[in-house]
Amino acid sequence: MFSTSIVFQILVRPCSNGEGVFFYPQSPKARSIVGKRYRTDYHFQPPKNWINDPCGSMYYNGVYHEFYQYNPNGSYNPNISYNIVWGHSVSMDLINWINLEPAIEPDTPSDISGCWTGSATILSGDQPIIIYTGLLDIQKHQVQNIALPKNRSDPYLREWTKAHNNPVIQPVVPGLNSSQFRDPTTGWIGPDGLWRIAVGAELNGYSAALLYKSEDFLNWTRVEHPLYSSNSSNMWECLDFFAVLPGSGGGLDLSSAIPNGAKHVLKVSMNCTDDMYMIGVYDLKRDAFVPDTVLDDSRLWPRIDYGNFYASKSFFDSKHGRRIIWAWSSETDSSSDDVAKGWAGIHSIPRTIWLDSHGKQLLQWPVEEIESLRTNEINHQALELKKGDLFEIKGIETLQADVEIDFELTSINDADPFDPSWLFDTEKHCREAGASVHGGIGPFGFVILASDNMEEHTDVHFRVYKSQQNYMVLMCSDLRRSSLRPGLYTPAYGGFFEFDFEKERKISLRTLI
Ligand code: DQQ
Repeated sequence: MFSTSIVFQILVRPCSNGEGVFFYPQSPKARSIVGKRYRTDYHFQPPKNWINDPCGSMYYNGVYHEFYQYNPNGSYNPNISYNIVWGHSVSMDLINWINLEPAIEPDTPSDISGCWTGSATILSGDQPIIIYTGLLDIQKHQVQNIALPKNRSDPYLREWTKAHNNPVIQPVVPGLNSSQFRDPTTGWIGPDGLWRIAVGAELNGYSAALLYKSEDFLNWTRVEHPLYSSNSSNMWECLDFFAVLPGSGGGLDLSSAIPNGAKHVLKVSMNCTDDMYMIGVYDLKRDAFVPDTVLDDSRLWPRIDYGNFYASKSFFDSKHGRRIIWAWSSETDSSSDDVAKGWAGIHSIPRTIWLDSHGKQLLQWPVEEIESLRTNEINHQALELKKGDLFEIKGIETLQADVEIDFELTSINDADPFDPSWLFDTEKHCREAGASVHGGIGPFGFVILASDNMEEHTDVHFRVYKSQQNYMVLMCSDLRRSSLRPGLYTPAYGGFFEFDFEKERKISLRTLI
């Protein structure tokens, strides 16, 4: 018998007023020419076509810029046709976006087969600059290039010019696989006043964050040792390197004075699905990143997100003194569906990211601007649910909602024992311990986008386990019954987190549907 009772506080706030109001409203006109079904109202996406990685965001002169991998020709993956460009959108509030012409397109020998991911940096407070990977040919040989705004007094920085000395970095490193050499980070200044960037690379079968130095951001020299390297994982894409102060919700600009006690984070993307990170220190003497903990098995590295979230990139938002991160969420239906609906891919909601007070885990929360989209509220307090109970939230006429639920556990005595081997494949554990399999504590959670007879639904649920030192909570987001249609990608995403139930009995869930 599942005797734990749960207290819900549910605030359901439809996020959109319907057709004609566009949050992230790049172009209302475009909504009428591409498939509307399932198109989101509050995630970032351009009016039409394919997008993937966020390439770099920045806050410059009162404007947020978002650059992204974009196919100007359709909603298929342009990496097959070698013509991906840098899409460009701007916003004053991270909510409403104006879609601009692409910032960078493949039109020089050093990027003729594609303008791949990179980053934006603001030099000396007022000179934005882009560094990006150029594809030389269909064998995917890669180099790094620079682009600068043509006219800095244009508030939107619409046009970008490529540097005359491109490529500024060539793959001339012993043991380097030149088709695995990409995605330069935002630059930061070292104690010697020189700029630095890191580039992801495969070196003699190792994954490495190669380190480069420059006086002017145009001429680069490789530092002999990498910023960090490891033989425990595949090539690292879309590196991100930033500083964080434990326990402070605020962000840091890597090129400003870093306060004592700050930590550094190296984020790597790998296997086309996983954004993992390491917390450590940036040893100024050795000019190297030193992780606090080295885990040989990369499956155990902490992740930025345990769901559909890849190629993430963060930036320092000087307007609010925070660090913001977002990523690409790919489609889970087929490429022919993407072509039919006229768009593919969205960016996750931008999130503020900071480090917990123990300096162990990154914490995130959707940027507060998103709350301005909340409208009608439905509020249920102090509901008591027993095993098998299902409480339906009525009165919602939108597919999009911002939901907050607090689950309060009255007892945790029945928690089943935790098996550490589950950490190696949490998705498998989520599949095996699905929402219909009852355990000591859980599953309890939330069923979303359910059809009337529940034939289609998505489960977000928790289970509590007792480990040797503490309690471990499993959170699953199970898409396996989200559609009756065959041939879709419907995984059961999952992650574990440690929870101190002696101190806290409440698990809070925020869901942006
Ligand atoms: N996508 C880009 C690459 C990057 C990959 C190409 C990650 O630069 O490594 O579109 O999704």
